[in-house]
Amino acid sequence: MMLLELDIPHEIRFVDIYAQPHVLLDDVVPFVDVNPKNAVPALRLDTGEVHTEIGVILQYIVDLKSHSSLLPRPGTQERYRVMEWLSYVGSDVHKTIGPLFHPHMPEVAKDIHRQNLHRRLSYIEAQLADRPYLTGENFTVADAYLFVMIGWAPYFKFDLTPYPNLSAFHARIASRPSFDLLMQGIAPALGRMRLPVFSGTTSP
Ligand SMILES: N[C@@H](CCC(=O)N[C@@H](CS)C(=O)NCC(=O)O)C(=O)O
Repeated sequence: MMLLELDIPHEIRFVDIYAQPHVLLDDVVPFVDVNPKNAVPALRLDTGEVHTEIGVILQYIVDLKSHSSLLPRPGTQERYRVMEWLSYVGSDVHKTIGPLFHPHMPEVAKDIHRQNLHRRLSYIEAQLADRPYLTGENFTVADAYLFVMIGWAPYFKFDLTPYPNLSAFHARIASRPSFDLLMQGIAPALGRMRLPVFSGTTSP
């Protein structure tokens, strides 16, 4: 989505993370050959160099352009605010959601993760009371990261209705042309992905 926002030429490759080891969808080669950490995303440059870690990949992509409102310039206080959110979304939100996808995680353990997620989303909900985006008026890479995390809610049985500001935040970002473009681009592959299917949702 950020590559599309910035009109940066790229090629998307899909990874089946429900296969062990994970495989590249079109090649059926082990994804660990690309990223030895066996986790998506990975960004391979024309030089062959590979970047991993969402918070870093997002900053790398925007820094390719000399200036964009998606990320303040390095060294500014505003940049550190965005990095602070990237870190919070990565460590406290993303890593709480991951276990909720695990097919063999006992419900009692999932409940603990859901309660932790509820505490964190409640904090974010309060932050979004007086601003459209995490750091203020501008949509940044941190918002894009959180957007993807809460977009998974139906898949991990989590009801976002008790978080109206977060729900509005999600709708705001979903209306961006880059999201539409992204969905068009990934639609053919989505049909071939083995996504978890749950019925119903659980309130926090
Ligand atoms: N620290 C990594 C974590 C990325 C991550 O958790 N990716 C998940 C998908 S959202 C994944 O690939 N999980 C598969 C696995 O760990 O086996 C990052 O920030 O990029």
